[in-house]
Amino acid sequence: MRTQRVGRLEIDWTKADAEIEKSARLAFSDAYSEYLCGGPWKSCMLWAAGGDRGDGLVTNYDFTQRPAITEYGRQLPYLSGLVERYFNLDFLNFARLAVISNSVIIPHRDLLELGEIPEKKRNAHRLHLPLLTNEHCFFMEENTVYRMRAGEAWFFDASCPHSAASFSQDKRVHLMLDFSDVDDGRKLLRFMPEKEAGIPTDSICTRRPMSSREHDSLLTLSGVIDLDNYRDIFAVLIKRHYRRDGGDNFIWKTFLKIAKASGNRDLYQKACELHRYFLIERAA
Ligand code: YCP
Ligand code: CO
Repeated sequence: MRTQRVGRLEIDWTKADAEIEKSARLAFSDAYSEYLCGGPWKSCMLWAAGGDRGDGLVTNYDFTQRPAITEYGRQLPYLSGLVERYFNLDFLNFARLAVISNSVIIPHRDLLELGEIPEKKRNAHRLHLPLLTNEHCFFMEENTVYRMRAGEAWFFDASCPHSAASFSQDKRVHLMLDFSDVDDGRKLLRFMPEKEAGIPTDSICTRRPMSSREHDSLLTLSGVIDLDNYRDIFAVLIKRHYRRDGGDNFIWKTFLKIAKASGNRDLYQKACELHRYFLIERAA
């Protein structure tokens, strides 16, 4: 499904907040943190194949087993209840809490490494349900920056290049649901969705265009980039693009340009490998 808000859910925030607080005592996985520059990506499985909470890496679960609630899901009955009330469990593969703070995600596509999993079983549709967020948290899809607000439900096209950012120390907590394939995404919902309309304008953050002076200054980072600091430079590019529109594919294009202009062949090779891994092809 393409990225769009599908509705606003009715949530008892006293109960939800109490369980978010309680979840802080559970063991979160750091899986996928290499996608981030800054704080880690922390996740905790409430629903997964065989009810096994596993290690958080989707490709390490046994997709021949029926997805079921995990011990962590059982310890958070209100949040699991939301999943049961609003979504179709027949297609639900995973439900996880995803937590970030003070971090940016490298633009990437998901699902690339799921090719070994039978087509009918593998994750194909994703929904986000922001539970705790703030005005300093953003998403980016292609070159659109937008916000998801607490209590909204969103279809999220994880096959499209995307990134997320939190410019705050406060935790951003989302429920993230992954479903196997269905012919019509509405079958995943147990509520009436909003009219299909892509990312609503009231969720989009408009950015001023990046000036050519700023663009040129960023390119001079080729004089300092090396294998020790390239992730810091990546973070600078990502953060700037959330604030100023550098144009289509600005982050990767500029990163590769800087890496190439550095004259450091090992670094440029690393940059090309990363580009391939995050956007084109990766093994499980
Ligand atoms: C996401 N994709 O886009 C996740 C975060 C890496 C994979 C971790 O939210
Ligand atoms: Co992703």
